Amino acid sequence: MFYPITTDLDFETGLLKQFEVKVTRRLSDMKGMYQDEAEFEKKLAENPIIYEVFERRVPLEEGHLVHSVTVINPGKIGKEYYMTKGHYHEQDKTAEIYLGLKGRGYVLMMNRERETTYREMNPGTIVYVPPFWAHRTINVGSEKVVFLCVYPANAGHDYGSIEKSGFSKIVIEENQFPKIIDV
Ligand code: PAN
Ligand code: ZN
Repeated sequence: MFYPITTDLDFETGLLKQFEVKVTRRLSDMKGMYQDEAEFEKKLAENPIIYEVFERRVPLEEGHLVHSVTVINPGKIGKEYYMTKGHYHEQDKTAEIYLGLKGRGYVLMMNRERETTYREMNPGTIVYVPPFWAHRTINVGSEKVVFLCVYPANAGHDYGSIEKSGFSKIVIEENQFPKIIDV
């Protein structure tokens, strides 16, 4: 029997005060995901942390809800902003809720027909990622982007499809503003 738990979220920072799982994604974990390959190779020397995920441990079974906080650092590889790898859910009928806590984010979403759309995520924005949509979060600002994620614990992550085919659009900085362009 899994007993109820509480978690303290610090509204100043958006960070969780308790977590059991921490995932760190560095640039080297994102091979092939940035368009500017020369810049990617160059930045590999310092291999910066692109984002981190802090998660409460709950059973990864149907009925449970994973809840975690993601922190994406500000930065760019060439013109492209730091972002998450992005994924479809393995159980692709599962949805997800994001709640923006800090910073300026874009959530890029793509369905299996490769139709792509995005929603801005600022502090207080709730983004609903419906079933069947791959999702990637992009830090389009100059501060950390921090957001809470809640999703079915049996959802699973299909990173392979994105590693293989990418998203059909990318987000770049142009004249100091974010711009969505076709790949
Ligand atoms: C989020 C993501 C998190 C990191 O919790 O897992 O923001 O992004 P990647 O998983 O794409 O590396 C979520 O969407 N979970 O399902
Ligand atoms: Zn997800």
